[in-house]
Amino acid sequence: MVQERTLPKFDTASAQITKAEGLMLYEDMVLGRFFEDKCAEMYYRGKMFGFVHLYNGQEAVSTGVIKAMRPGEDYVSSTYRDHVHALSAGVPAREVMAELFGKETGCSKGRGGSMHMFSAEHNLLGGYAFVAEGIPVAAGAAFQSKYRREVLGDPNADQVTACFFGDGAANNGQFFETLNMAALWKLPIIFVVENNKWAIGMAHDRATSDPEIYKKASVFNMVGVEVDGMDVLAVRSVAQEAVARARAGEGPTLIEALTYRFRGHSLADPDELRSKAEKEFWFSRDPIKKLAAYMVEQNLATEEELKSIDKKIQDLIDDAVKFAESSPEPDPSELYRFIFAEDE
Ligand SMILES: Cc1ncc(C[n+]2csc(CCOP(=O)(O)OP(=O)(O)O)c2C)c(N)n1
Ligand SMILES: [Mg+2]
Repeated sequence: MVQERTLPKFDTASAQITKAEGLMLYEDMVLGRFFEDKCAEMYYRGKMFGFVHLYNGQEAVSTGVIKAMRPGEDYVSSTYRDHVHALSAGVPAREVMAELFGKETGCSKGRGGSMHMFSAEHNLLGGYAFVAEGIPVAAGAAFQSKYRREVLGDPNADQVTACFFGDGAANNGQFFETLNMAALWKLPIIFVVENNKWAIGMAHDRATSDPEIYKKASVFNMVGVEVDGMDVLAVRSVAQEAVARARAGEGPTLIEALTYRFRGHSLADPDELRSKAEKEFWFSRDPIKKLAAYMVEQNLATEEELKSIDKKIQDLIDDAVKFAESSPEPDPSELYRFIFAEDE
């Protein structure tokens, strides 16, 4: 059996979360999980079209990083696996669901669909269908914060940008070119590579010169760290350090989160390439169960409190589905609207 790459257990004593923080992290991960489970159901019922890529299993990365930032104020750039990043960034579940249904009330007005979540209001720079496409865009957002602060003298322009992408994307030229410029210009950006071991059916170890992606930061003189992406407290801790570094003007960080997607690449993927043993190994490391167990063990929450969060989120998602179903389709007469910025 292949030895799975994991990290020593994170020392939770160093995390020191309060009850409120723990519940907030739990709620955000449950929101991501339940939302995606509902997407699968709706997709198979024919309510969504095109490719839909789910994030189940990777929730600790989105929650751990984005909730260590100032959601809505800092910038987030995603990939085609973007629904949960959008939710953590504060885009309402109603708007994300409606976008998936292709409705006018969606966050991209029904024009984007699953892979193109966008919200100017929440500084969500977008989902991107092309692998690695969001990486240079995120660097542009980080550059404008720095430029506004240092050149235009705006003291409020201290936003940090989080840029999420996969292990496969880290083999793309845009990764290397952008890391080079970001380090050179000391941009306030966090590159978060979600190493889930697979790029569709290509195993990471077969596709890259050095599977330890965080080490690639060193050639750019950038800080690179690896973290257990199934442990939200560990992710939060490295993210907090990276955010502080970026905000202080000390430049970017590359965080490699070791994680796993619990479903196939997309909902159209029969998921036959990954071994049962591998899947079972990672299923047993479910980040939501891990945080729940920790909270109960530390007397930060009772089972009942966690259950009531589950119920609240389930109701929120049922409401999002109703909202999406009852929302209007975009008007065909507006087919060419929103293509250019002045149409806003
Ligand atoms: C430029 C480009 N090349 C190829 C594809 C087809 N493609 C879609 S997803 C994907 C795999 C990417 O894997 P990874 O970056 O690890 O992200 P994950 O799906 O695991 O989240 C590929 C090759 C694409 N969308 N864009
Ligand atoms: Mg991958």
